[in-house]
Amino acid sequence: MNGNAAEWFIERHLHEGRAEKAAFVEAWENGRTLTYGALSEGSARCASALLREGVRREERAAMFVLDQIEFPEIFWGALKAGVQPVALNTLLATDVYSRILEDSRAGIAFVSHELLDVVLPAAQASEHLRQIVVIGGLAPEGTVSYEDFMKDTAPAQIAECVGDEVAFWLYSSGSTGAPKGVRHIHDALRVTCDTYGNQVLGITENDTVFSAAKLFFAYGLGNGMSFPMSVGATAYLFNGRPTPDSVSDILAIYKPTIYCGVPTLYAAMIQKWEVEGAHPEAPLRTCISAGEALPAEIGRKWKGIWGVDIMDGVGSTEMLHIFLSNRPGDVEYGTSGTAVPGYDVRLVDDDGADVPVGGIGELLVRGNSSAADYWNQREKSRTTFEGEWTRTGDKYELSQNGRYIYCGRTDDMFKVSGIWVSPFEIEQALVEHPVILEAAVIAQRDSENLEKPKAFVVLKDGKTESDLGEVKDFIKEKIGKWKYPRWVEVIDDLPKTATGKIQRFKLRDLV
Ligand code: 3SK
Repeated sequence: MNGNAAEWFIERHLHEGRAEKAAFVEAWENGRTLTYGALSEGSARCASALLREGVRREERAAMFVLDQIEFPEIFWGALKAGVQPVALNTLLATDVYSRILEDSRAGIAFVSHELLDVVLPAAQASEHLRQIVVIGGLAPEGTVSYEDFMKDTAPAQIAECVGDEVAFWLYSSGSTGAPKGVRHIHDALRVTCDTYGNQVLGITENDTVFSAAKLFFAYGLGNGMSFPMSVGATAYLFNGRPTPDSVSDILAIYKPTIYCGVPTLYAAMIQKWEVEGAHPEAPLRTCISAGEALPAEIGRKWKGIWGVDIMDGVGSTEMLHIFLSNRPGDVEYGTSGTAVPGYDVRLVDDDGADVPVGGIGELLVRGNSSAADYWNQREKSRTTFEGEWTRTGDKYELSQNGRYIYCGRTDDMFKVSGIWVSPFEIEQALVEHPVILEAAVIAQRDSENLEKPKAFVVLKDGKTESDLGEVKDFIKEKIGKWKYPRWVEVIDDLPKTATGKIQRFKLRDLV
């Protein structure tokens, strides 16, 4: 049995009569549709073109590709050839791309033409890249267009692989550091579908899915590609910026049954609809959130508007998708729920001892979708992938009723008067204030050189600092006297990673 994931994710649909069914639909005017049959053929031709161009098995193919139908065609084409696609964040800067191209030593790059200005200087300077393939628009000198690359190719055979073989890479920027190449095996894709996709999301062939999180992000790759493909469903792809306006339009026009968002966008959409007094109509049956913990207030408001819960969950690039989650019909806002079937989690203290119920510890997870390693980073690999267990770097508390409550990144927690304070708990309380849209909390030293919480807040449209009123009293009443922010600073935007995680270290640098 060939362990190449392309067999199960693509070819199976042809045997099960879905060749004509839409696998991907571009959610914009004149957007194209890619059927399962066309995906099978297009990816096999892409595999053939890669081999023709001398890209070797296990070599890397860098993908600077927006969410458009070429993304699945190239991703699966590479897998079919035994080449490893590296799906890259399309929002990074030239310097970061240079570092990634150097680190991954990709021999070929696929670039959506919209990204050429930022990618091309890095691609042209790379000593490893032998070919740059441009998708759409005009291919500049020294590059080749995707049409020409694909021209006159006959479909290739699917490379024989074992399930344990590295299939693709993602780069994790983390909330603090330099990008790390996270290498995933073929079997991991299937594992996330059998666990979260099937047993929590409950995705079926009749679903239509829209993920505001992009395909380069592990969360988006599952939501918008592997989960729908695992059951023969249809995914909508959007190549633009997911804003409250663009996502509202997609919900109204394409009417997905599953929507996958991130907290910031959920908050901004709710704010938009509150101001407008109306929201789009869509037959949503499930909504999910990840990337950062969902403030309880946002979940409750969303449920009030749609009658559908947001299932908040936690995943990581290293585990490929969500391993801790709320469940349909069993959502407790303000918590990340319980372990997804197929995963075990535990909380440990600084000495590695298990933390009892009610205590706070670092979350460790065990499951078959964990990454093989970080490419060329032995020390980091050894301290993250500890045997069967993967360290998440997140601090959690286990409640009396068995739910996990997010407290912050291990390096974001601090003590006030000797008691651990979770920045996230204060942030949650802050966003319940009527004029605050988003908040981030860090520790700052007071005049006695003791650490106290400081809040940075983004206000809702049209609100000013004077609308904040007695915000400190508001927090004292909600979560306890010692936890209130001693300083509250209004800023325009919070620094975040491309996947929506607050970069508190940047705020710390500011103070
Ligand atoms: O950040 C998360 O919660 C997440 C979820 C699924 C896949 C990847 C990530 C980083």
